[in-house]
Amino acid sequence: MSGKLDGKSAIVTGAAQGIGKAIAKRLAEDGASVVIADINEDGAKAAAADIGHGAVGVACDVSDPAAVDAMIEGAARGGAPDILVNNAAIVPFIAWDDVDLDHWRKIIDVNLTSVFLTCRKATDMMRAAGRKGTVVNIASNTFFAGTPNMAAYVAAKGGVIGFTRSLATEVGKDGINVNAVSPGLTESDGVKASPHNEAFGFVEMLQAMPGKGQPEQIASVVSFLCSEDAGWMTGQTVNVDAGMVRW
Ligand code: NAD
Ligand code: 4PL
Repeated sequence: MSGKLDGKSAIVTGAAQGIGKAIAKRLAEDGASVVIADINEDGAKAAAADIGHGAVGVACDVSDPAAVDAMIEGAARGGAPDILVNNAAIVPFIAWDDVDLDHWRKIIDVNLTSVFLTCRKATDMMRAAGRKGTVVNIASNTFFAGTPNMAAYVAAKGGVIGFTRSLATEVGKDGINVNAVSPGLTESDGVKASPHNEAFGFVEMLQAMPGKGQPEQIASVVSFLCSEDAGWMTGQTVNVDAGMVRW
């Protein structure tokens, strides 16, 4: 069977569960060799076994520079990755009165600095190998909505969108495109186990179309952005939220 990502190697961070796992599964079904990198090593390996198609699970804390470099070198096996999907993040639900500097630093580290670290290493390797490449960063529509109980998270996602624009400018001449996907509230494993799960009713009221967002509905758009069909797109943020925010 031929897929639109045949022969491509892909890294998906934070793919032990939730949206990341759905992205890893979709890219694998589309023909890519997928490395699932997650701080939860057992979960990464279990997700890889579940997905099949030669997917591999490895341990990586994306906020740890040495771990990121080692993970990307290992995944590239002497070459360079073709596709990098930055999905790993902490999704907090925290009242503004409880947001202190420790929380702020942790969220900026895991949700924003991590994207710099993986992109630094991956784009260096893509260019050294003389290979084109694709980066997709997972943002969030909370950046457009200013959603409550997530101040540091919303700031980090704004940073991801800004960095997506600037990195696209920096590496476009090397044939690397960089885009972001901004999901709305999505029924991931993490969300189901958190107070965000109580927000679906309210969010559905704001959506143009009814229903609870599913990880697969994010994964299909990521797959498109990783493919040649999106080869003329870069620096963009594609909002995928049933029209909750019309951006
Ligand atoms: P989730 O909590 O279900 O899964 C997150 C995964 O990231 C987990 O497997 C976790 O182990 C991993 N992770 C956390 N910290 C890590 C670290 N330091 N290093 C490596 N891996 C780490 O989350 P989700 O809801 O599937 O969210 C996935 C992405 O989608 C995130 O970027 C999130 O911000 C974004 N997003 C989610 C929603 C939503 O409603 N679910 C909406 C918009 C954006
Ligand atoms: C609309 O990114 O986009 C809750 C939790 N509600 O993480 C999100 C909305 C959450 C979102 C998000």
